[in-house]
Amino acid sequence: MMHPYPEGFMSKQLRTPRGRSTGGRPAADAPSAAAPADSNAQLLAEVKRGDGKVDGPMGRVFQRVLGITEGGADMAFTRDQLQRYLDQDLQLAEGEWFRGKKLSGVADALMKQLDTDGDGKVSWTEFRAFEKQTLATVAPGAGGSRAEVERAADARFGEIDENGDGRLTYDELFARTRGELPRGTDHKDLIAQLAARIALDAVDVDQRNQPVKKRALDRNEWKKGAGDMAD
Ligand SMILES: [Ca+2]
Ligand SMILES: [Ca+2]
Repeated sequence: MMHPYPEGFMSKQLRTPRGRSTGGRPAADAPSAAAPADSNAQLLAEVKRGDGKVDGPMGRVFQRVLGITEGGADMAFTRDQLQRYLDQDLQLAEGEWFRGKKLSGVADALMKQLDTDGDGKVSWTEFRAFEKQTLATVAPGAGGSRAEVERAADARFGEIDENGDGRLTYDELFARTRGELPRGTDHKDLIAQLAARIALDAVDVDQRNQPVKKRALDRNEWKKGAGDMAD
């Protein structure tokens, strides 16, 4: 999923609890109930072993949320900083009804997922768990060497580039993400929109002066972005 976006990403938090009957068993017994927290904790344990350098596509996003241009491994962003990023940098839900409510809901859902230790801020270490999720959607199934990751990203590029013009547009990223969200996911449009916008903002390096939705990613940007996230 890059879709640029990941299974765990947002969908769980934004999904409306349905209170579906599980045949008399408490809902907590449902096999999927504990999975997201476990995988998040695992991801965090893994990234904690890495170095603390803020770099790569998601490092740039981390810095944009903080409003800085370099450094920041010792810094952490707040929910309000995150909402400002969604609003001004990503222009999420632009022109839509109830935009303020959507921005607020997305900021809350993301904080819930990202702030693993619950101190109200998202550190670079916590954000790197999200980077790993993102990479899994940009270069699905890849592990190991940079070359391997770039090969997987290259194949993924071909899947998303629906019209085959060598550029991934907002519409293509949105459509692919939306199509891959699990059946029954609520807020599909908003989740796919967020994923597409973050992907464009993270990976694009030469159209920063343009609104996110107007940018596009070429094959080299995409592969390099994946490789940088894997390093
Ligand atoms: Ca935290
Ligand atoms: Ca295209």
